[in-house]
Amino acid sequence: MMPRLLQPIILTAAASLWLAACSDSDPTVSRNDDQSTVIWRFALEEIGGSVQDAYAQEFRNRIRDASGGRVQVEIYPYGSIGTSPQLTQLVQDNRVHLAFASPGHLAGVIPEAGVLSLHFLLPDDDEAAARKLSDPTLRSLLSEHYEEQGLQLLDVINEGWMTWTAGHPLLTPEDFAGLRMRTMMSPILSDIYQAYGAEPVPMPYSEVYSALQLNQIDGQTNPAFAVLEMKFHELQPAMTLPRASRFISTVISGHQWYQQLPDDQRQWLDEALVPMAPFIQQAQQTINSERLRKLQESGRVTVTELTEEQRNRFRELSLPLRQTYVERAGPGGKQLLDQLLKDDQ
Ligand code: 6CS
Repeated sequence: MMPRLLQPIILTAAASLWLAACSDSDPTVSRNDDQSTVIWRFALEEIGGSVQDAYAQEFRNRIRDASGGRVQVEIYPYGSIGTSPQLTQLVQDNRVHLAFASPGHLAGVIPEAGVLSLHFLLPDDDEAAARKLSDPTLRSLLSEHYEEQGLQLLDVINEGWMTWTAGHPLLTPEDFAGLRMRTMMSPILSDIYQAYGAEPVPMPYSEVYSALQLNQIDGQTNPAFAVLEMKFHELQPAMTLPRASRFISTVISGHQWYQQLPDDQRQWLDEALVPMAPFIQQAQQTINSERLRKLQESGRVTVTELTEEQRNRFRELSLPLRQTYVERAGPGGKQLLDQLLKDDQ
């Protein structure tokens, strides 16, 4: 059997060749044989059955209905095309029209997006957090930085609370001492876990299972839905629920592709996006709570929720990281941070 680590790489190479062959002289659309149907390729950072997959399927149905079937959305789950940075590159190259780009990876390219990875920044209450994420000023500030990279920011979504998994519960900073904690690729995440006392190990999502198996890392952080679907619980007997941060993702297209869409198509796209964040907020709550229940029932994982007192120790350690973020992201980052800290929404 092909080693698990190599599968996505081989698939990536094959898919990239295929996508290259799909590009036609008009980079804004690809059409099927009778020239009447427009196809939008939508690449996910997660596998089938995930929160991003639920989003993409709902979006596909909305676009199909709005366009009377003229626009068909083709969904490419994680592993079929590439890792998160590769998906962003494919959007920049117009080989893929739409993709998820999680700030946990994207902040390597757009440091300002790292604000969405900071801990203890968004309100604990989901509705209050949703209001912050849909704030038009926040979105337009973020959009400027996406545009600098040739990207159009289409949506910002909450995929649920991040959990921590390891060989033992992570209740205090002392529990993190020397722990090789896998993080997504953006440097601000390394800063955060270093402040907690861990040894951060950034790596792509596709390599986490093997790295756990090979004992190259001791822990990782992801929402409950991802822990179950990526089978991390098979190798990580202790899950901690710190409610320190949520997994926030963004939906992107190429800036030029979006600007050059025919008016009717851009209108279908804009209208389809309006109900998506509330839709996925509900969906992720259901998916995460069902999967957390399954994890608990599996008998393979202990699940421990941090007390407020325990959370406070991590909150204190996380506060100086706001300044580290501003140093990494500059004045644009400061503006975004100030906007999220405003208490008038
Ligand atoms: O940990 C990661 O890298 C990934 N986690 C999730 C839940 N979605 C995509 C992301 O790349």
